[in-house]
Amino acid sequence: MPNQTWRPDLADLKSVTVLLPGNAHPQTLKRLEENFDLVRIERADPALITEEIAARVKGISAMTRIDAATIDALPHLEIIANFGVGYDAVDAPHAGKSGVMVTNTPDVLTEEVADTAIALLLNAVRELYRAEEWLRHGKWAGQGPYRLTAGTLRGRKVGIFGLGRIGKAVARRVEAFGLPIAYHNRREVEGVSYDYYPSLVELARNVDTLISVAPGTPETDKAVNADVLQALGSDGVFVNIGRGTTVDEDALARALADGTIMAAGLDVFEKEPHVPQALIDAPNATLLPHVGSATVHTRKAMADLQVDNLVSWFSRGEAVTPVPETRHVAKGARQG
Ligand code: NAP
Ligand code: 8YV
Repeated sequence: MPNQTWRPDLADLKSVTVLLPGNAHPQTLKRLEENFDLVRIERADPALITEEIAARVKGISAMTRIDAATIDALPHLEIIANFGVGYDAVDAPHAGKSGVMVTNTPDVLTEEVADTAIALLLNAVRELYRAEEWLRHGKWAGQGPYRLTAGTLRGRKVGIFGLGRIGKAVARRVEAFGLPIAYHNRREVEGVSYDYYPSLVELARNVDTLISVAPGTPETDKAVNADVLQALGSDGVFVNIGRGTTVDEDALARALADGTIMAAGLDVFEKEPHVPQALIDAPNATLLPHVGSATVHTRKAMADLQVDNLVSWFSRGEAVTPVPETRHVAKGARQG
């Protein structure tokens, strides 16, 4: 984090041009307009980048896909500041190779997203979304109490796919429920007492509740597949708060329909905002429209961190929260 004497908005950066393709959080927009020379285009499309824009732009404020072609179309680009901790929409490996810094918004959203994961877990296991519908449709008064649920948290063992910042915050909450925890990452995490499984299917075999908090990467693509769901078993509950791309959604819909697993709670989908009809039709799935971090408080903190990265880079030559693929990038690496 920046040192205490550094004040993000004190530097005069009005000569620095930042490109905003598409939309931004209102706090991002306000601070970009106040601090920088801001250029807006409808979307991140090299066809919309004129020679004049290409000659000026040094930074991008991103809440959209930024691909290699867009990076290549901006010869003076130094930094892409992403809104969100997950930066799967930005071609960070290409940026790293091209000497372009990429930043994300870790930590400030961790507790909010972990809260949402727990809400999804309880909703899925205890059918709270269906019990509420029962009340709203007048069935409580008309037909009596909602049925007792087959699902319960009692006696469950929880597996976490992706025990990073958010995964650990989810685990802390699950500990408070008194449930044992296991996890799968590429590497064992130091300082935690949870059981580690070096493969996801092995983790699934040893738990009945799987919470995915893994990032969307080529390695995690469709990692939660038919084998993993089969291993989770007929009492199995699957929660996804990470990225939709980590799941084979056809296999998940089949597993929910044929009883391979009991229930699912999903905040993220492969082709957002489009959700497969088979998941919408599944009575044993509770679905949210990617609201993990979606509070006024947390989204403002994300917006501030996004812009702090741009201000810090252009005033002090350092990013606040660089992503691992571009941590090596130094100011001046790309002169255009
Ligand atoms: P993080 O601290 O980087 O944690 C990611 C974890 O995933 C790490 O423990 C990492 O461990 C593990 N991992 C990465 N690649 C893996 C692989 N191929 N196989 C197994 N494990 C792997 O990130 P975070 O801050 O917790 O955020 C996690 C993700 O949550 C984000 O990337 C984003 O996609 C998602 N997210 C969703 C929402 C929402 O609104 N639903 C909000 C925020 C974040 P190893 O490196 O040891 O494998
Ligand atoms: C945001 C997220 O909703 O941080 C992430 O990775 O998925 C969410 O917090 C998203 O990034 C906003 O575009």
